[in-house]
Amino acid sequence: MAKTLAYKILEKHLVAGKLVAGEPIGIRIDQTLTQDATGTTAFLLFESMGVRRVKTELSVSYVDHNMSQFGPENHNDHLYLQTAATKTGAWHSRPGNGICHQVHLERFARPGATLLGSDSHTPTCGGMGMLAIGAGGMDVAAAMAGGAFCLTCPKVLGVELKGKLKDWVAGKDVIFKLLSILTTKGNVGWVVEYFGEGAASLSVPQRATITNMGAELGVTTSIFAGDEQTRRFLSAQGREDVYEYLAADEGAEYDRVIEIDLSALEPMAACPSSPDNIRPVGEIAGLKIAQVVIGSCTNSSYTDLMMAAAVLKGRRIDPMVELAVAPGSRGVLNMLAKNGALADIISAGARILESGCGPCIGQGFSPAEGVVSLRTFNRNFAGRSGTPNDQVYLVSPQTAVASAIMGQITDPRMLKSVMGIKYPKIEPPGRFLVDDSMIVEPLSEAEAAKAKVIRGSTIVVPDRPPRLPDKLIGRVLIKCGDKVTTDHIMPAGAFLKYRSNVPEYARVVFNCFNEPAKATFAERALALKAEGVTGVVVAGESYGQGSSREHAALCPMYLGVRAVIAKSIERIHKANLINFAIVPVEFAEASDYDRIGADDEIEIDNLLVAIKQADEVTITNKTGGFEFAGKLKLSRREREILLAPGLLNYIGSGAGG
Ligand code: MIC
Ligand code: SF4
Repeated sequence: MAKTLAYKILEKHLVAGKLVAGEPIGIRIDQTLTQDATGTTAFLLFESMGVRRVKTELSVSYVDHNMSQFGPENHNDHLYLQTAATKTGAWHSRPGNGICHQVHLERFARPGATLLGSDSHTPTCGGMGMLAIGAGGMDVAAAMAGGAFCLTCPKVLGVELKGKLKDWVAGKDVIFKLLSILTTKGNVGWVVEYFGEGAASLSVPQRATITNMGAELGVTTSIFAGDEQTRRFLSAQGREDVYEYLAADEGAEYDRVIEIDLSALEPMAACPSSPDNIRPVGEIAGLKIAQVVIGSCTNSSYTDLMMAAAVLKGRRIDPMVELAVAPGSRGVLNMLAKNGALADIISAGARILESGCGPCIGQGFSPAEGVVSLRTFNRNFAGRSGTPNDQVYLVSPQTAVASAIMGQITDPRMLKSVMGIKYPKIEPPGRFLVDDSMIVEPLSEAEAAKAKVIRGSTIVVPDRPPRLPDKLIGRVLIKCGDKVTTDHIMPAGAFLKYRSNVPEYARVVFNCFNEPAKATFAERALALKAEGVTGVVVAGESYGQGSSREHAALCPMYLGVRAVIAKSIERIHKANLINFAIVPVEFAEASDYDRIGADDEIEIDNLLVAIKQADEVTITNKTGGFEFAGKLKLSRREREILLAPGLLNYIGSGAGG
């Protein structure tokens, strides 16, 4: 039978279950990546497993998220990660070396392999023909220990790309188009596979932008073939030896096919405050802007930045606009420095930020109140920039640079008529400047035996989850609406530095919903916990969108939350809840959501029996005086993890293999 590319890779890595969409399967993981904001818990959990060395072909620890270093926390994390990684046999990419996805794509990704990363944008490497999946740190730690990664066997959405992108239209506009069709919800359990002559015309960095932002669709991953473009990119990185031709079989059948004509696409933008709020740039053109940032794991490749530099050369940005440029990797930054493009960017008035996540995760460059900020990033959830009620528009680097010069949102195709600027066609380099000196090699076993792990006092080993009660007596601590993201649950920005300290970080759970004069979510939860009452979260559709941060489960667990009742829950967040023994329940009847109020008393009797074997639980709303049904959509393994309780205990019991 003709197979899709995704299934070919899954088949090669299958260690448990059958390749039938919807069935639970386990796959072998070849490579893992962790970053500092999720990596410290991942390595702490890995250490708790008692495994001395990583068992994958390659594991890399990156520092890219938190490098602002206000107080000792971040640097403590860096030292811990470097010493823990190299001791346990992992590589370590030091702060300043670049954003994990960009560096991994350049230096480690290979077609046909599996990659599990503790970051939701891990699918970036799908641009290289890899099956690259984002997960919580606990799942990544388990894969580092040699365990299989368990997931639901996906359905495959084929996206046939026809034609060719026109000048000033970018890879970013392709994924915007798809987001406008599919939105950010309702896509759990799918893999997106791109094919067709249009796909073949896209370079690896353009593909990586598209697979990167596939994360915003909520799909398991996205993938392009390993082909001539891949070979060329790998050869320019001096890594042609890992190239492998890989594509779907002729006549492969997809569960659904969407066609996109690249030549019909126009520049688009994701308007505030969701990546699926898509409009053509032409429709919002003229809107005054105060800030532009070019960077992030979505758009900071050599070609993106060279294009921006060419447009900026000999010009100046608008005097009312602040422009920042954050190159995705030290390699790219070095190349721009050596070929003079960096000087063109600086002369135009741009501020150069470190090679890292920076403003994308609220580490500086927050916009002023009420102004419009244009970013080449992948997420514009409300407040993520660090400014409440922010107005963040996501755009391509082409649109960003045109707008920075004009001082208003500008369709970059207008640059020709308004300023006589021709589209600068940037050829990908035949040879990248390769310098891996900021990637520290793992220690040998003998060296590792003597090496010490440096763990500062701000790094606290997280608690294990307590057993679930058979009779859950709970209180609805919060009732939230649709599309609540993990940024809402666990803010990053100024609080990112507490990632390695759950008791401290837990204070800001649901911070954006806290009201100044009232007790916070954390205070209410801890007061109830002291009385032996369980906290329950009630939510609408697509709960837990966005990031893979398991703190969105770990911190609520610390506060005594034991159940989430939602209309639907996103893949990575649901796995994180289970890993920390919080029961994910879905409303059997969506209308029951309307009958529950914040503060209602909830009771679930015979919970343990239900988790063991039932697909439904009966939930009593004591305050409202009615019963309703909740669905338990759990695999056998997930049931066992909940009862263990949690993945760490499950693995410790020998069940995790
Ligand atoms: C993000 O883009 O939200 C992050 C920060 O990279 C997260 C990971 C994290 O919260 O540490 C992600 O995408 O998974
Ligand atoms: Fe970093 Fe932003 Fe990419 Fe997340 S989305 S990995 S914060 S650059």
